[in-house]
Amino acid sequence: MSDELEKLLSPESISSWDFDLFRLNELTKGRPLAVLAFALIHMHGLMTKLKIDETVLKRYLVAFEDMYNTCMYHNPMHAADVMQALSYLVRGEIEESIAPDELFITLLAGPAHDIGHPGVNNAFLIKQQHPIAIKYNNTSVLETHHATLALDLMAEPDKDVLSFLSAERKDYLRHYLKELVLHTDLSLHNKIIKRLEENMDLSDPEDRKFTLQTLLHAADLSNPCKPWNIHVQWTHAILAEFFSQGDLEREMGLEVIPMLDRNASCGRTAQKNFFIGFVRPLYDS
Ligand code: 8BR
Ligand code: ZN
Repeated sequence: MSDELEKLLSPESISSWDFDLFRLNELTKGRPLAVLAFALIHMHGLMTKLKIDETVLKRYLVAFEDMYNTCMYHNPMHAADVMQALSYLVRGEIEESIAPDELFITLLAGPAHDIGHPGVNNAFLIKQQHPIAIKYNNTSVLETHHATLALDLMAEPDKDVLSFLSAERKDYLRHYLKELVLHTDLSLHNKIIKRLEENMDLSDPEDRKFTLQTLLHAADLSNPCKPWNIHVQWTHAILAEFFSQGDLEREMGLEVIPMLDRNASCGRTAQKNFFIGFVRPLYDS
């Protein structure tokens, strides 16, 4: 490992909101997820607090990274970025209020939340009546797909990162992971904002779960709150993925909504609407 990579993966560096995921991507030659996830789990002290098998965890994280497609935005970099932002957001009062295994499964929801993303959105899959849209009844199609893939991977005996738990606790935490990932569906955003008007009691399991779901959602939408030079790179990536879906729709003779149409969309306006409509209300709350 180079000195620069070692420094970038130090606890001080990975616990910073300004962490440079793009540099990590370069230094790891396009494989940032497993190394960062491993470093974050260590930083939270979970390897010592829980009886996690290090070899199994490494195998699991590498398999996770492999299951991300080479999409322009929904790739291992985005998964690593969301996990790192989530790790930042849970620190302090929240981390102290949750059990170590609950924190472990919450952090694993970062890499899990977009696994196997095909680079097109729910609306496209539903319009096509794609097999996964049919399978998941046209409801939170991608999010259910991601959660299912993550849980299936975790169920493989050589990647069973929860093997140190009782069967009952394991079931509970697997269900927890699913509920966290399902809440990354952007269509639930307004419901989340509404519920944030209520007071949260971190000693109440339901409020605690909702808080963690909200933090994962916030980590997913965190890049507009990052330093400008970092945010701009994410913007280019998401717009490129949107436009490639638009191109595909045009080729298929489908109607292309302006946001996905490279000839009609203004990236700046789309991003401004995204900040005002989604990111700012969430971070203000
Ligand atoms: P997922 O990453 O779980 O798909 O959720 C984030 C969604 O927010 C994206 O798919 C996209 O629809 C929307 N989004 C937009 Br619009 N601009 C974004 C941006 N700059 N960063 C992240 N998400 C963005
Ligand atoms: Zn995401």
